Amino acid sequence: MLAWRRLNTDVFNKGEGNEAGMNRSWLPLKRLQRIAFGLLTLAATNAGAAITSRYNLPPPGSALAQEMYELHDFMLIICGAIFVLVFGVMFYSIWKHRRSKGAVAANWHENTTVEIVWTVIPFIIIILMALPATRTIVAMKDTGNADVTVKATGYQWQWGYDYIRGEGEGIGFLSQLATPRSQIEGDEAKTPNYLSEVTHPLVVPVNQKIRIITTANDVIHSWGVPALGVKQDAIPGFTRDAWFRGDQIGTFYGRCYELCGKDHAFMPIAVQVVSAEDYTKWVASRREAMAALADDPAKAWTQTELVARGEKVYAANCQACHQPTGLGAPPAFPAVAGSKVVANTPELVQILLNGRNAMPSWKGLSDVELGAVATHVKSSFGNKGGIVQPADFRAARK
Ligand code: HEC
Ligand SMILES: [Cu+2]
Repeated sequence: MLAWRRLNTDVFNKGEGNEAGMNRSWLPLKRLQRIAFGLLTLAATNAGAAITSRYNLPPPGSALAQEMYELHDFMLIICGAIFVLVFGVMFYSIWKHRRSKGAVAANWHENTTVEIVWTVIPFIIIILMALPATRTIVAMKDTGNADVTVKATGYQWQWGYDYIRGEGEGIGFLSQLATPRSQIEGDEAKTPNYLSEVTHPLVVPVNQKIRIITTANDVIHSWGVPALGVKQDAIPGFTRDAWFRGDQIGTFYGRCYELCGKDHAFMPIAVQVVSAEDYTKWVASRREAMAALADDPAKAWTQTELVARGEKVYAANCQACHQPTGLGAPPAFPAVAGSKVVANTPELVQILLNGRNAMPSWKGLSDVELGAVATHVKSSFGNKGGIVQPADFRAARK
């Protein structure tokens, strides 16, 4: 009944502190958890621990994730008990009343008592399971009163983050896979966060309610971080939202959970939960960086300016496939050196904006970045030169 009462109290919106949050569990659940934990400790040899951390849910980093973790244990214990009970009775009966002992089957047809019992008991069990689950699901959906709101946009194949409300409002950046190609191809040892590390993590303050609005630019993506208890589809043309409140400082990893499509597995998510002071510092440094980068796309850029900027854009976005030499890795990744597409400005603009086959769309880059990288590839790797203005990209986007 405790669980029932809790349904009516909105403990998730209290705002401050998760210390309280970590303690609010239902009594029977805590006890069951302790039993489960005791069993686990029994089995906790080194190998046991390794297996637990490998197959168990990640350690919760938010009160909501803690709720989910406990719910999972709770359901597992109920299901386990039912399993043992039902199969125990069944195997016992088969063995005890075997024909070789001369057992004669009893006639159970239309035994009202039995039918009532096996309807009522499961019904009670279902209610017991549904009550706490409903409470958590309702809390998951309550995205009101957020301290910071961030829009996460899925692109093929990276995430874009825009801070649209709260401290940090106006900050925006792209977040890409940071694992180098050499690790993927096995030329270099894989680091612990292999395929999870990103160029720019989503930075959020600890103990604050972060609302994530998800949407997508091209295909359906899905934004989620298990340890923070948050996951939401990102659908082109729609917005959905979810929330989390990290209750400890640290970096939490997730990924795009969409399956159909080539590279969803290569657009990981990293959320860095930092202290309030560190968050303020990060916001300030990010603002400075953005001010330095703030460009006027209508300005006529000189070739030298564009090439200098384009080199950086190329290093950050293109050289993983086309190589620092511009020679690519044919046939999978064609060379940009001596490419006919590079020589043909309208085609170059199109391929950069819209992608082609395995070449991703770079719509997520700014017009200035696109103009810069286009001018850079035109003027480097032995190509003949030529300039593509950011304004050309701006015009082509329409
Ligand atoms: C994920 C790998 C990948 C990345 C990153 C990538 N490309 Fe490509 N690119 C390709 C592939 C694959 C093709 C061939 C597409 C096709 O025609 O089927 C291609 C084709 C091209 C072409 C046409 C080459 C030709 O002659 O057919 C140009 C130009 C180009 N890319 C420029 C860029 C630039 C500039 C960037 C960075 C902003 C970039 N690419 C980033 C994979 C990539
Ligand atoms: Cu995706």
